[in-house]
Amino acid sequence: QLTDLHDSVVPKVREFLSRPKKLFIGGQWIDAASGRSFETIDPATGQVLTTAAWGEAEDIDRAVKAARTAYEGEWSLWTPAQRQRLLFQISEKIYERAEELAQLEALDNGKSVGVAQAVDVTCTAELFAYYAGWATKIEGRTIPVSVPWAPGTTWHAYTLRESVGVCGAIVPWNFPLLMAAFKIPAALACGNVVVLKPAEQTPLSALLLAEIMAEAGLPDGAFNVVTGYGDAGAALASHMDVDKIAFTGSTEVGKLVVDAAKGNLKKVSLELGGKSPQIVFADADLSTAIPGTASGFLFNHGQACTSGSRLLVEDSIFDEFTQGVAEVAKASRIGHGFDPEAEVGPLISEEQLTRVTGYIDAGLRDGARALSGGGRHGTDGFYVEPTVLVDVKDDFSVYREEIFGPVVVATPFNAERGVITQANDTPFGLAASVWTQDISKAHRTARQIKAGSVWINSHNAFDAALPFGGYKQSGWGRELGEGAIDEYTQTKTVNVAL
Ligand code: TXE
Repeated sequence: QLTDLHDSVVPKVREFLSRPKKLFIGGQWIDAASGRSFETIDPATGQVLTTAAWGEAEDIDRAVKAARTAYEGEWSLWTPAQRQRLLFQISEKIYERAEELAQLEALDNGKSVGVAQAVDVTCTAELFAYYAGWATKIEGRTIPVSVPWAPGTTWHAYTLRESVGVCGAIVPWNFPLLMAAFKIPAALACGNVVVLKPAEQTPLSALLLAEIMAEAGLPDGAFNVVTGYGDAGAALASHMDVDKIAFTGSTEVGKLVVDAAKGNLKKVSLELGGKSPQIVFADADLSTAIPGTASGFLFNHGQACTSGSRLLVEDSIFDEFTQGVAEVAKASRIGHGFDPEAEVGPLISEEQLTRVTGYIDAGLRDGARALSGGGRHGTDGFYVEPTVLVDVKDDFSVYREEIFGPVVVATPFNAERGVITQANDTPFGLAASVWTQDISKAHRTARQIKAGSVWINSHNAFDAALPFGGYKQSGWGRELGEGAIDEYTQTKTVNVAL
């Protein structure tokens, strides 16, 4: 259901939306075993956008079988150079179809088309290119050894880096395409095969990606997509013939994935929630720190696992700084993804709207004060006003829990040592940023923060080459960079008595 908001939607996307969406299994487009489909909603209007096939456990099983057949069949014969070429070709095709992918992402998720193209689609294409490069550079080592109880024997010992096998990927709705791309190219580069379960709120871009990958020459079964709900994710996580599961989503479901994976002790990597601090020292350059920290919590309307949702500001500049951030928040234009001027879009669903406004209400009831925002925006679509909360205590739910909306809590600090304790006082440890012009203080603080990524004078600066993942309850393992190669390979030791 496209409205006049969507005049600029290109014919190819209109055509994509109008045709029946199926599961992509073994290189074929097939209906769900049940024959059922589910609706996906446009968060800017609250209207049904289109439907997708409702995959369940039986469909996951079909996809895993197809993946296994590919893994032990044609795909196993592909050389690293062939995998490299395929991944480069997919990257090129993603660039060619960037507008389609960005529009589809904006329609299904609510984010701005411009941001979707510049961030989600570009980073996806770059990830395929980055891991294309890796495919031919995954090497073992030769290791000098002397076995103590075999004096006089000469040994030739070496390691092989081998693929893991059938990899499941379960992704959320905040960056539907990009979170899939955090997993698929690294897995394929290492010689694995993949079954992807996209989020039920945003099933569409994964299907277009599958179409693009097939056109680029993907062998049947090497990549499969089963759209559906959490039960399909659970079936993938517990499947006895899946060798590894990579999950991005809530910490709560991450723990369920760990339990589900126990049956065959499959390998698990998790990228979970966060409550990331942005630490602003009094000597920061305020002209960059104010807009920078504002964008640190407003990016993707706060629906980012790395959202800088706790602003810790040195007390001598606290009032001036938080007022400045509140001014940026108030000036941010709220609007749908096809409005080129819009900076803050709708949340993904009515459920998230209720959840986020529920947090704000609880914070205000507890005694917090809103310097900007404080509730829902409008009555159509799932918009929330960019909200800056002060007078927040460290036991308020708004301070402790992941809100996942355009909301920041600001608290003052008065000493470098104290702010480290404050920053680390969270069960999460995904990211942090430090804003200061003092280079020693910046590096000193970075070392003491218990988080997987620390940015200095910036927030949310990613690159395909930079390892990404969480400390504490923010996750297990690393995606991106060389870290992902470790996740998607296993080491075999060979020791030869010469
Ligand atoms: O996430 P879920 P939800 C956080 C954020 C948000 C909250 C709830 O705080 O407000 O989680 O969002 C699949 N076994 N994050 O409920 O349920 C599900 O179908 C296997 C942070 O949407 O974790 C989807 O594909 N899979 C996060 C995926 O898990 C299951 C991004 C994520 O959904 C499953 C998203 C099960 N039992 C939410 N149940 C981040 N770190 O970026 C559901 N799923």
